[in-house]
Amino acid sequence: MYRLNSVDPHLSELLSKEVQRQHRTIELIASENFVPPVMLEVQGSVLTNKYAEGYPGRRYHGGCHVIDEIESLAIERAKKLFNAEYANVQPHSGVNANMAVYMAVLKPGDLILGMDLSHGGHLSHGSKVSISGVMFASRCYGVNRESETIDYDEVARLATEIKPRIIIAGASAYPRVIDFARFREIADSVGAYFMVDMAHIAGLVAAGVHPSPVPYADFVTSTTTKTMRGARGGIILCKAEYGHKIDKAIFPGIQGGPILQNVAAKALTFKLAMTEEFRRYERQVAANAKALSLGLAERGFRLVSGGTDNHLMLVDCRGKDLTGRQAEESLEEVGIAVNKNMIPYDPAPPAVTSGIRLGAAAMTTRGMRETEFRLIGQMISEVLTSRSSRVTERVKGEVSDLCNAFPLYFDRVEAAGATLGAS
Ligand code: DSN
Repeated sequence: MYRLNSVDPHLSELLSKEVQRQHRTIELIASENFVPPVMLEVQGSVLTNKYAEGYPGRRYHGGCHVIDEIESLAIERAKKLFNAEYANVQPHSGVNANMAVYMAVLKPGDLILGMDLSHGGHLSHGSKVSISGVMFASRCYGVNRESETIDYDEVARLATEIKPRIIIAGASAYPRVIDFARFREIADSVGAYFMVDMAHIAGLVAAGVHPSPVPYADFVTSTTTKTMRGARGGIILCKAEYGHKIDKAIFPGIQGGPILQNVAAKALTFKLAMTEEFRRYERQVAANAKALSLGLAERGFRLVSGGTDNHLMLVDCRGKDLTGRQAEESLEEVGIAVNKNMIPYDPAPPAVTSGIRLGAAAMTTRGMRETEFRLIGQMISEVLTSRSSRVTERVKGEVSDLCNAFPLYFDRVEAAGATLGAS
């Protein structure tokens, strides 16, 4: 931070502002988390200097013997952690991981069946505005209007009718356990490949808090961020028989050289995820999400599907006469970060929405437990219910006190204060 300050004071100041923002915010964006400082160290390491197109033992650049060891370590740890037959740790992101699976087993124009984005799915599962929906034909399944959970009979009916080449399970905003065995049955009944994108729940899966898709799916993709609390990037796990096709699809298919500092950070991510501390953390994430959801429900908020089994929940803001966008903005004003989110059958457009998505992963990393999450539920309720400046000012102070009681990257925040000239 100090060295950057002398080379590029402007950028240094922006980084300082961001670390302070992170420290001062109650971060409830469900895809975010705080990595341990040692992860920042690896991601900022000299590995950024190296090129290593190809795979361990078969590279297109020289000088790769150390890199080969690092990538092999990441691969072996990924396989062990998730009990997978094969792993590719090179995807630059979750979307790239998904694209590589499509590239490995589909031809342009083949039919994808994925979860509706507006019901909690992900853009890269066939949305018409994503390359996955431009290059491939796509249809989507949603959730049942009453239960707001996946209607597996409806997925089966649709699959039988349209005969997709691949069926995708996995979501960005689905608060319930996904029945991977049932999806496998459906895929088998129509001769489709079965892929699971477990990006949001991967940490819960690693810790045994959510059932694993690995025994059921041909391909499992993920990011190593979010509940995994690790490296920026993606992975693909698959049955051994598909390994060669997946490797070819990543390189030379859709990527060049891997981002090696991130590959190394993935190795670290998997090591940390094998610890009892990590398993305890993930159990606490689920317990905290439940505490927050119960607190909000008790205060009159309607939760999509009635609650949560995982790290996130969707709150319907219409009961408080608010759009998702208004709720997001009001909460941001007091230092609580959430994102507006479509709820199933949402009458509002995506830039407005009727809901907000809240996740527990990040603030659990900061050490908060059920008591603090109940308090956060109370703050959210007060801000969204009263909407008076007096309440806003009071809650701002409470947010600040709570953040200071659970500090983040203490030395960096202190240094940032010095850079910004704060006391
Ligand atoms: N889909 C984005 C989210 O869940 O926030 C990130 O992958």
